[in-house]
Amino acid sequence: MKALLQNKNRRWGRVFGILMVSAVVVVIIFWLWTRGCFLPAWISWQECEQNLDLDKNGTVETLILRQRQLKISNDTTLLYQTDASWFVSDVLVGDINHDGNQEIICLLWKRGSFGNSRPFWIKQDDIHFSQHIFIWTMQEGHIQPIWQSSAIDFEIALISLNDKQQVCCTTADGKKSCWAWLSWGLARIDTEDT
Ligand SMILES: [Ca+2]
Ligand SMILES: [Ca+2]
Repeated sequence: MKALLQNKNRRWGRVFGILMVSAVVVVIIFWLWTRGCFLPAWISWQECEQNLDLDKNGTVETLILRQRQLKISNDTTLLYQTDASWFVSDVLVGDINHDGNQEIICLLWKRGSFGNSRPFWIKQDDIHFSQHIFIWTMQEGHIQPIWQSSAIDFEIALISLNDKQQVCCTTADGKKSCWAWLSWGLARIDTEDT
């Protein structure tokens, strides 16, 4: 009888151990997923450092894209850094709305389309990772968002600015499109499938 009870306890102990290990593995995989470890392999994670006077006040700001995070600082102060749950694959600087001031154009991956600005008619934000283009400008020492796209419905491998300061996107399979600033936000103006 005692041996039977011992066997039963050992069996339950093994089941409990397997459940605990499984739970730990699930937690680790979920954490890695939230850290962007399972994003597509075709993404080309760019890194760069630029020194610019973004707000034209005579002092230089430093823009650094490193380890999938964007930081903007001046000599003494960190002015802006992207949210730790966003993963920035590339950044451009140019005057895309032709107002004489530079914009910061960022290609990034994040979960959900809306963040804190979810419209009331959307019951639940998407939990999956998607690509977005976010645009900021700098005025009087402050970085301010001027446009943030919802999830982009095609996959962008590369972005660049052309001589008209339009944002040119290239997909992983080589399809190209150009996007121009039209009154408020980027609008597709041209396609060139290759
Ligand atoms: Ca400045
Ligand atoms: Ca501008």
